[in-house]
Amino acid sequence: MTTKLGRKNCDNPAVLAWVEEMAHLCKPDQVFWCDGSQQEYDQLCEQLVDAGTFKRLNPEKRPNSYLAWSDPSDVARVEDRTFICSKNRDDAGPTNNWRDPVEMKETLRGLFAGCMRGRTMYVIPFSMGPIGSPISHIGVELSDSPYVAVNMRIMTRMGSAVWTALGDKTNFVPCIHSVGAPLAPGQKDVSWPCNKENKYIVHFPEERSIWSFGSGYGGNALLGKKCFALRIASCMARDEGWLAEHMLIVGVESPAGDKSYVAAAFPSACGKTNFAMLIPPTEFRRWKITTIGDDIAWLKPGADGRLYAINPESGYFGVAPGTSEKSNPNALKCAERNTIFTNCALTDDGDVWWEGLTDEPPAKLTDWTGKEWTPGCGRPAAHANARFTAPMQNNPVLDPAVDDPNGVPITAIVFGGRRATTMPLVFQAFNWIHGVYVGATMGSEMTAAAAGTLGQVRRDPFAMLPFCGYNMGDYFKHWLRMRKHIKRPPKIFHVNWFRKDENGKFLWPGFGDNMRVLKWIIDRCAGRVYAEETPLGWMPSADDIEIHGVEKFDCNQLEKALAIDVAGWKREALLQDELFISLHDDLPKELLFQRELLIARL
Ligand code: O2Y
Ligand code: MN
Repeated sequence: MTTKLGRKNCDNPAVLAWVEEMAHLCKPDQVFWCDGSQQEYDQLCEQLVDAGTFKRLNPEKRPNSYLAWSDPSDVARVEDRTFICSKNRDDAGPTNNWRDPVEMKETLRGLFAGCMRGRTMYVIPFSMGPIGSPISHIGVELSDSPYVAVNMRIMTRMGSAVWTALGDKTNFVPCIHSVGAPLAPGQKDVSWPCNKENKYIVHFPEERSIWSFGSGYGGNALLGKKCFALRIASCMARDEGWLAEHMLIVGVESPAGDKSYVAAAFPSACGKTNFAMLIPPTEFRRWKITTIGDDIAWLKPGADGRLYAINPESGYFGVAPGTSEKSNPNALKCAERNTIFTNCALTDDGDVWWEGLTDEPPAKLTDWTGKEWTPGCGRPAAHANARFTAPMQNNPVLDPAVDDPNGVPITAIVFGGRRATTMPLVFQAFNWIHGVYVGATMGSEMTAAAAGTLGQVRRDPFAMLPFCGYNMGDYFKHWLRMRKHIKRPPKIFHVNWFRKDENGKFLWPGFGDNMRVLKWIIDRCAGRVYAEETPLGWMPSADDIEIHGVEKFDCNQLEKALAIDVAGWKREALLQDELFISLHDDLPKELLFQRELLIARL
């Protein structure tokens, strides 16, 4: 039916009232209700090509794929412009930017007034997780960016079926987004509209709503991802007794056909996508690794006492630079077709390129800013945060249970970090509380420390520091509390692929060989392998990790990768003070006791 709200395909009264209120505030020229069809996607992409936002890539090389170049000021998530507006400042905690919700709403209403003039407001219904799953949740994003609409169709289950699942319920998360660049009558648009002065990524945890202004890029604008699936969902999870985590989920099938699922949290630059799509080495070719998710996991206790997980997303927003046939051939296959590339370089024959894709760069490119590029010109061809948005159906190792509404049972939770020193290749936490302490203290070493010397550690508890929608101390308490609701909890592990020797050389080959450590983890969970009790937790001896076939590697190197550096660990325990002091007011005492126990064991 066509009304002043356009030809709508939804009759949910709460949605209609909210869309009308937002249209009245933002004053778009028209309202377009997305149905999620292929035809609609193709039309919007065509429109983006006409507007100069998209370049259609060579269909022989990248069928049905496009390249967008953003404004140089709009290339990444803007953490300093990300706000948690709980009523009470303490509920946001010391690690979030807090603003009073009433004052922030006033600011936002001012910014959003008339912000969509000359543009179309797209109504984007989406489900985070399989439509109708008891673990999934519904959102509706209103955006004046057709780039956002087409990316949301890849990253979420988007379209009219969501309205059917919602019925006349009101429990959807309203997400309003504007690039913040209204057009005066006759004003010509730019290819990447955004607001260079004002950016606001704002969360209202109590009313479970999201307002985003000024950016069209990634997590700032695709509001299902970090804003909903992590910041708002972490608050829902706290209140409802589940977990919304920054974790990948992989399936591991043994040669005997036993299937286990593992969820893993890593800070950035630890090869998270590589692990989610790991290709086992030749000696492990009878093991199968499959992907449920590469970034976010929602985990709920099931009736049988286990923890069940879904990937709330349906696509990958993968980082391009460094992705190659060597580092992650499966990720390359994901981006072979039906993919939107952002801020990659363009080749002369209409394909994309980025640093690390090939050993030798092409002789000539157009870089992500539209300038001619030649090797050695001193500039990168692709932006360091260049991305591809690819549907998960492209993944050759997609797990068959990815749409299972019940989720998959999680056997092990793995935490990791990029640590040049101190952290051994793998250890298992003694129990849940110890595991929470391990997750709370994880992080990466910031500087290229002198070989063998402990550098500064940037703590990123549970890899959730920028993504927890409430007080981090309360988040730790929630994790501790969850043990009571999970009768058969997953075992918890810590891994480190990045330890270096005294000459600054990596001790562990990483990539596909991480399968060897994953096998030990799976065997531990099944009670199939003995482990040694150490001050850090349960650990394998060098004989327990199968290294047959690892190139230029010997048992001595593995022993170094597994060694416990007692002096380094004492320094590590001291360094944890910085994190604990910053969270002191709300830090659960259990974590302090865990540190005391560690020191005593050392
Ligand atoms: O929005 C961006 O700039 C990308 S950040 C990102 C993208 C995909 C998955 N994870 C992340 C992250 O920051 O953790
Ligand atoms: Mn992420």
